[in-house]
Amino acid sequence: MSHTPTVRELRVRPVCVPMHQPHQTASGVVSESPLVLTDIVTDEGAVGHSMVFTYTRAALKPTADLLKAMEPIIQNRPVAPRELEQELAKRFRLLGTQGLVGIALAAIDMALWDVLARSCEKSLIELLGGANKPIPAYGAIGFDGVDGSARAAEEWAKLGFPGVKAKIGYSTVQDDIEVIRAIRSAAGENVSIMVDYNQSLTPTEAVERLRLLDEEGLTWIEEPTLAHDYRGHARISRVINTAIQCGENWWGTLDMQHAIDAEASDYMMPDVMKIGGVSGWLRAADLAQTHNIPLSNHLWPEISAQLLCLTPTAHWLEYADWWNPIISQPLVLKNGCTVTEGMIGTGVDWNEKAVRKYAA
Ligand code: SMN
Ligand code: MG
Repeated sequence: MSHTPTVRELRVRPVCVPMHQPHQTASGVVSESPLVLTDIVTDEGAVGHSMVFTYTRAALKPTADLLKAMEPIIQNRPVAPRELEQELAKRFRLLGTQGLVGIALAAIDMALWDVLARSCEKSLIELLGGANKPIPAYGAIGFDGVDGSARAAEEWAKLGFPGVKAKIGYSTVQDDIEVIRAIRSAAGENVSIMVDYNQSLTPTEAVERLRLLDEEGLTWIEEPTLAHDYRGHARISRVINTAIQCGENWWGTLDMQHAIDAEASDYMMPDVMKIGGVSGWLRAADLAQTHNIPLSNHLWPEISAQLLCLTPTAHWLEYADWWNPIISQPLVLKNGCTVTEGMIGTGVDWNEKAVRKYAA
């Protein structure tokens, strides 16, 4: 790459990828993955990719339309993600850069970083001066009751995963404990267990329940109450010994800063889309380093595995294979840890046949 390439075109394609098993949480079920796939084409003909997850099909077309409508802002501009991030943030300040706007901005940011790395024939890690490191990964267990949770835990443990994360928030705390103990005996003593309430308790309920979970040896307890109730989380965290984990619903690093200010969470796990793409993640990694907070990811295993290599306080990788069908080279794991060697760009490229099949 002798000069900085410029943006020629931004293409978007909405897809809906079926899930082999619905993902149940205490706050609703995810039974398919509505994704908007973005391709940024440069004047040199290089193509960068990113995908964003709209959680619900209702947001799929609006997000794709919004993204396409942003094309003129970046067209003919140098592929300079940090510069364009600032400019886009300014353009959308009056509307606000959360929600669908935030999703669209993250799609652009991730695709720009991808094409920049690909133009240099480098991975994101190499482009940003980092080194490959194996990050321990955990597998997901849905809200699947005692037997279902134990079965899933056993499968992850058999695959060599050093951790599992279960959805809980059953009718009573005794039910929660029963599920946790079933997971423990199915996965074995050496597997770390995390649990996720997906915002389903009031702070008062959480204090009552989590006190009883303190004896279960959990690695963390995630989002016991509403994601943006930082004071509520701080109140819970003060009386609980087990680490509290939050972050997947923070929009941008200012939300993360507010959580830090409130002492809401011991560990943090931003979502690369909601936190603001690669540019947002890098700020989050700096904040985490400054405050010495262990940082994990939420979904997006390919790009997150690389971002965690660039994060001094990297903790766990949340593994998910939901989007593997449309990715040409899904993340590789060895002994339950990430393998980033040999990746190019952000690691996201399409299995075109599957993309056509799942076009929405
Ligand atoms: C989660 C919830 C909903 C969709 C994807 C993931 C979850 C997690 O809270 O922690 O993975
Ligand atoms: Mg969660």
